[in-house]
Amino acid sequence: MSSHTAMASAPSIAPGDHAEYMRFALSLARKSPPKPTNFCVGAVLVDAVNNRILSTGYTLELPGNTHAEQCCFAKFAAERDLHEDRLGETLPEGTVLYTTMEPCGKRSVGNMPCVDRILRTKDGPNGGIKIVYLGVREPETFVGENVGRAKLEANGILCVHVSGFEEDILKVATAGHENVG
Ligand code: HJL
Ligand code: ZN
Repeated sequence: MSSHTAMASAPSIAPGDHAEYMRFALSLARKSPPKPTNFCVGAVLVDAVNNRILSTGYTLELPGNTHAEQCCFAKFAAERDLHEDRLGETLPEGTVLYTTMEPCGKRSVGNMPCVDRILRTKDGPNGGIKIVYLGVREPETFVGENVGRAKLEANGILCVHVSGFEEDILKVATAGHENVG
């Protein structure tokens, strides 16, 4: 096993402490550069069986118009010399995702929605991402009605709302938006 950058800077969180994992995701969201046309989001990929952080990501962390979940996945795959579309092959059993905002079901042209990135991990030997813990629903600012959660659930991914962080999450997410106070 090589050392992984995401783990090196990760806090120690008790198994199943969803609030603490969400707090960690929020700390990642704060690193995202504010942009008026998207949300600043943070994401953490966790091996829930061994309580191990597999990867982290935040919006615009990687070059291009990248989402938090996308960065989280791409970094994990890249550390294993794989393209992100092969992420599912490398995920351990019981992999779960924490994200401050419901994964996107719709994106601007040319980008795969994060819901589809999550769903394609199901083809992996261990069944990919099983549970998504989310801090807030996506506001309807950009996409109108958001179908992210519904699409995940329709495809057998359990979605769990971790409550208590809504206000902070939305404040961080909308940094750089003109019309939000
Ligand atoms: C989530 C992110 C992020 C969003 N949502 N879950 N993680 N930025 O990292 C959702 C928002 C889209 C806009 C613009 N934001 O980002 O709906 O240009 O950012 O594809 O709809 O779409 P693009
Ligand atoms: Zn997305």
